[in-house]
Amino acid sequence: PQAIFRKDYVAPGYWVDTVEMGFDLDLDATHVATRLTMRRNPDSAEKDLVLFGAELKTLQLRLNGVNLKKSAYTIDGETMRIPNAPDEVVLEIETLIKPSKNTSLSGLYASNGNFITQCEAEGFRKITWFPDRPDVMAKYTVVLRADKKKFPVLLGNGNLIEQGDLGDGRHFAKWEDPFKKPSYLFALVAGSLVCQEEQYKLGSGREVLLQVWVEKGNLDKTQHAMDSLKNSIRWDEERFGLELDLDRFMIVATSDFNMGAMENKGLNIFNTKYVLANPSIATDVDYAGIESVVGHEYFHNWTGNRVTCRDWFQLSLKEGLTVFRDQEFSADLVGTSTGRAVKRIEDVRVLRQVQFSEDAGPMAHPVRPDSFVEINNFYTVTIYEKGSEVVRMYYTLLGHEGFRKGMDLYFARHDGQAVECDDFRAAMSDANGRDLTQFERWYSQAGTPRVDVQTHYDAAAQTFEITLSQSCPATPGQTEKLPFHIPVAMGLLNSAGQDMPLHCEGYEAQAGVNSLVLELTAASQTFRFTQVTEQPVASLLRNFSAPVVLNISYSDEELGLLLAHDSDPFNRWEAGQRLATRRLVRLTQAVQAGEPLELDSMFIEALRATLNNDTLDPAFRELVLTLPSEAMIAEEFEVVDPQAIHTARQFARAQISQHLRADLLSAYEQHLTPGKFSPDAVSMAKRSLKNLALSYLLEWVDESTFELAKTQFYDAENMTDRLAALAGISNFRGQPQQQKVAAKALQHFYKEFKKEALVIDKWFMLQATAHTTDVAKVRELMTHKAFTLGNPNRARSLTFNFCNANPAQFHATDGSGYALWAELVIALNKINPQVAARLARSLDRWKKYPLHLQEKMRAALEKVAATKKLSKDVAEVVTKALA
Ligand code: DPP
Ligand code: ZN
Repeated sequence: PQAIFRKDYVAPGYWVDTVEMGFDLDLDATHVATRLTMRRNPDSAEKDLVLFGAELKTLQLRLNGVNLKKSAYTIDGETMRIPNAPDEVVLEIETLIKPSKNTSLSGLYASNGNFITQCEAEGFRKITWFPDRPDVMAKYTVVLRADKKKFPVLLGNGNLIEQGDLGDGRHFAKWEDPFKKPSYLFALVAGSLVCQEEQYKLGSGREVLLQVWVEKGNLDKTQHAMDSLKNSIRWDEERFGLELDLDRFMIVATSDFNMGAMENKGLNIFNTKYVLANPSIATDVDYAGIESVVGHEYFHNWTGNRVTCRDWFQLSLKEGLTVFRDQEFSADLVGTSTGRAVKRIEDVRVLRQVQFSEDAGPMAHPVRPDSFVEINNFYTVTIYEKGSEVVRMYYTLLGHEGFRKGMDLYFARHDGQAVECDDFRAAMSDANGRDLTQFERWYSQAGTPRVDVQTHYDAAAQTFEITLSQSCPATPGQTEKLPFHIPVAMGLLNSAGQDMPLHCEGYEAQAGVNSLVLELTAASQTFRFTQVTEQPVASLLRNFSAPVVLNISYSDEELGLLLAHDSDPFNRWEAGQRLATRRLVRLTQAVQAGEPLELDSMFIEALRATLNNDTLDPAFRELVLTLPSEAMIAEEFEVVDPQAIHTARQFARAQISQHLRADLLSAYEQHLTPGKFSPDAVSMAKRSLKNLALSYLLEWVDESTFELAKTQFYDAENMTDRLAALAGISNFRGQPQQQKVAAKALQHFYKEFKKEALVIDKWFMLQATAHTTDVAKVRELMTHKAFTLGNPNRARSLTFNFCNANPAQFHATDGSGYALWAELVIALNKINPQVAARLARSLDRWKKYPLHLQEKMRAALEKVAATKKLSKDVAEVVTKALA
């Protein structure tokens, strides 16, 4: 497949001023009439009028009122070129499309008999011919016509300006979007839907209409999304001075959706997973996910829609920034400082586990990529999560006020424009008078930087030196890396664990401030501290101030001190993870060598102290007590042995269970949340610690703890507790009697929720990730009547979770997991290339495994690569993996 390069960017030959569209909606054959007014862009090197189209039946093409002859244009793949067009053009296009046949869920498609669209990145070209690129921004007016009974609701972008009857059983609605937008933000929805709605008063006093649209039967699950929307609106006003610019804002939930949600102007379309919630179907994690995704899409209205991307290489301009905004929104909503830290730890965990892994594999790419084959493959954790870390580093370097000044300048300069990542950096730099030239490397260089730390204390001179040396591993197409501009937030602890005053040469000391942001810009730099009255312990990279790997050799005692006392809660947690990782690596090696396994009392006592420390937020304690995942442990090894890692981690869990049994039981009892369910931070924190305690108790189980889980499963009235208990019992490898109980509970759960698709997804997910689920069991579950590869959520629930989150079983030594993977990718490729390409990424890191597994993985990759009619999406992923 052919790659597209950032350096080849050429401005569009024509601008589009207005777009008028008429849709005659029919599931099997929708007729689309489009009228574009266009004018030549005198500043472009492109002289032709260029349009893109895909899978269209073109009925009519008229330029300035004259039918376009076949000889007047050329079509090559998706590109139509009209040479010699005049400077001013009115183009009329009629196309015919087949929504019911569209299984790719890109463009206009059918979901449970309703019409849904998804146009980002390049879905609009499946609706009509258009210069479908984000830098072409136009004003849209859209008329929707459809059967009144089957499609009583007709929604579009912007404002509803007219609606009525057409006679003949059909009706229409006319929508006008007052703002210029790129085609990827176009949306329409038509069907049988119901909504929760509310008039909401903005900070300025202006009233707006908020609506959450769902299929019938789901109106009891929309309140949390509505609350989250209102919170988002208020937060963006307060934190960034950004107001909703429309008179109405709509959210629509659909069960067939490739992504999480989509920020179409005024008409956000969401995966049901990020809208529907009530206590009986949604877990605390779901509630938090809804809040952050509703926030994310709403915040795009400014960061993405009002200011958009010049081209898709700039995707992180809107995504990195909007993830940063949604992370801050969730953190601000929690309110407390440990609540903030808990959110930060959760976000960093995802970054390290998924993004660091991507950065170390064949798909590694810079935050602003230089090339791609299929843009849909670049909606990645690098663009989103690493992109957010890059934005966060501006925040760390410039401070709260400085960052806000940069944001204000960004909007003052670029409102209504399609711009580049460099424009954002320039706004941050100019608003603060800061030279951020070197900072550009965070956008251009892929790979996770390493920072090695050496320290030296001179007791006589009372000086402490910290030498930081950075490097970055080679990534595909980038062998040499230049030094990054790395903010390293830090402090020094004395032997009592207190922060010491900081006197660092070259940095101004501030009274009462015991944390400092060092700026590492050279390959190696030494920072010298004076008046250091005793040997300190350095707490570096506080709050994870940069997306790097920090190599520092702490003793267990130093880590114990940091875990018990660091004023930075992130580094407190980090110290606990370092203690755990060290042990899990040793245990894995012991498993491999057939040596006896042992877990030392220092570590167990540190966990006990944390568990029993009532001054700490239960959510924070839960994070400290959670061992690094098998995927994180795998990153510590050159060659990964998934089964040994699993055995080692399970051994550690059982040891913790055995030694902390009384403490875990008491934590369980102390954190019950009786009474009415509430998804507030305090209750959620209690449930998370209680359920962690339960999961540990089940690792060293007896009658009474098993009974505890069983009772919780049958008696709890909220999904958080029920799912946690079910996961505990179904993961259980005990007596046949208990296994019978587990099977019965699973069956009971299925029966109770068989009409709730999102809960059945959980049911599949839970089994996909159970330690006992092997390849044969997955194949059996695939034959279940509720399973289908045709629905992305369902496909992900079973197959993605097995391939990505059950490593010890997926990497079965006979290669059966890989064979299953290949079959699934090939089957999905025919249905939905975007979803197939996501699953294809499960073998990205195949070169990290022992040779006998590598051979089997390569064979599976080659089998997929050799498949006929392979989509660009999948081809790009497997080609890069095999390169
Ligand atoms: N819908 C995706 C998101 O909001 C892509 N823009 O991130
Ligand atoms: Zn986004």
